[in-house]
Amino acid sequence: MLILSGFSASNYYNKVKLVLLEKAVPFQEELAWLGETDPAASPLGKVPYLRTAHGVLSESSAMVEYVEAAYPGTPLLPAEPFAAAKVRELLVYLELHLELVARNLYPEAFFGGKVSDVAKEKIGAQLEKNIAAFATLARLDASPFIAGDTFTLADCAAIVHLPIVAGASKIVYGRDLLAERMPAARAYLKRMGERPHVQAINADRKRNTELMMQRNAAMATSAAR
Ligand SMILES: N[C@@H](CCC(=O)N[C@@H](CS)C(=O)NCC(=O)O)C(=O)O
Repeated sequence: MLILSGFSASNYYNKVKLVLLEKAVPFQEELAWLGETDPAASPLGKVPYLRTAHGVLSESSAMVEYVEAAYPGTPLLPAEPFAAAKVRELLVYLELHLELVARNLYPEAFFGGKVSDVAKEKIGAQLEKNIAAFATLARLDASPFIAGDTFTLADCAAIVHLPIVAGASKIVYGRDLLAERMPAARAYLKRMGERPHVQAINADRKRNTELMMQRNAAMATSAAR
């Protein structure tokens, strides 16, 4: 049985969880907060990580590729190599060019910190450019899913990353850069939000975010004593 470790407030954790749910692969969840991860499983201390019968995997891209190859039922990658490469291209844009850039805003957007004005300007310009580029690759104008007519790994990533990119930009800039540069994203995310497994991960995310905030507050209080 696969064991997914991490916590449900994490977008990367939820990407892997959504893949497992959509493919109906049995798995268990193991709660691991940041700072309490297994160093042998995740050398950088990041979540998620995935325990398998063969050993443990860090990095969510490696996990979803493994799950896709080991459990071919309900494929989330096209069989045709070029179509599969187009899905992977979207995944790289989503994570390297959108989420990882927006992540620089999270300290101010979500964790009560401050990002310098110089950094904010640079990150905003980068995000606008990258979202516009991503919008030209996504197939939402003509198709129901991000890579075309079928639900793929790229949807599992878009569903968890796009809302956080939009949310961080709204909080930090007072503007939804995703909606501005990719207007089709909003209706797409609303449509994806109707899928039962997406509803399940969102409910778990809300519960776990509450827990994380209570935990952070308790830790801040005990550190101040
Ligand atoms: N490239 C990693 C990113 C995972 C990631 O950044 N997870 C966040 C939580 S959403 C984390 O562990 N942050 C703590 C850290 O980077 O030290 C993956 O795809 O698994």
